[in-house]
Amino acid sequence: MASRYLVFVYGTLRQGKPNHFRLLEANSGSAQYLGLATTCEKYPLVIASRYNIPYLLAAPGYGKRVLGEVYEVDDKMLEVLDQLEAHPKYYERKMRKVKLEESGKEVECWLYLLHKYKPFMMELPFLDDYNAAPDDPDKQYMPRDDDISDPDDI
Ligand code: PCA
Repeated sequence: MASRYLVFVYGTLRQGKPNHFRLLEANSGSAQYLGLATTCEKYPLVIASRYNIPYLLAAPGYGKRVLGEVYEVDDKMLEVLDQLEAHPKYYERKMRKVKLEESGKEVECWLYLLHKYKPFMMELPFLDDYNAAPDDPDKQYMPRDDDISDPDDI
């Protein structure tokens, strides 16, 4: 039987955001939307780098409980996402507890954390909802074709 995985997305993979289409592409495997959820622990969610990328910093206890979307995905989709996020060279995929809004149920999900963050990132504004981030034209995400795995790009 094919394995299924729960993934919590908080950034550009969310509905209405530039990488969401990747969850919808049939040849990338499958993803089923399960609903909105909030991280059980607080995390700093910041926008940084010259590409204005959203990062969930691996600094639990700082920032806010962050809102995102939970998807059930298959092996193929998980591989596509790992490649997109350059796990484990750039983001690292970790299992963390989130609370589903609708049912109030707490579930363990995979999510992409940034461990190699720079100290200045802890001084940036901490968001709790990437979709509600201020629409600052200087802070628009810039999709890029090149490999995002260079940690110096952070
Ligand atoms: N994409 C992943 C991690 C950060 C990003 O932009 C996500 O949406 O969860």
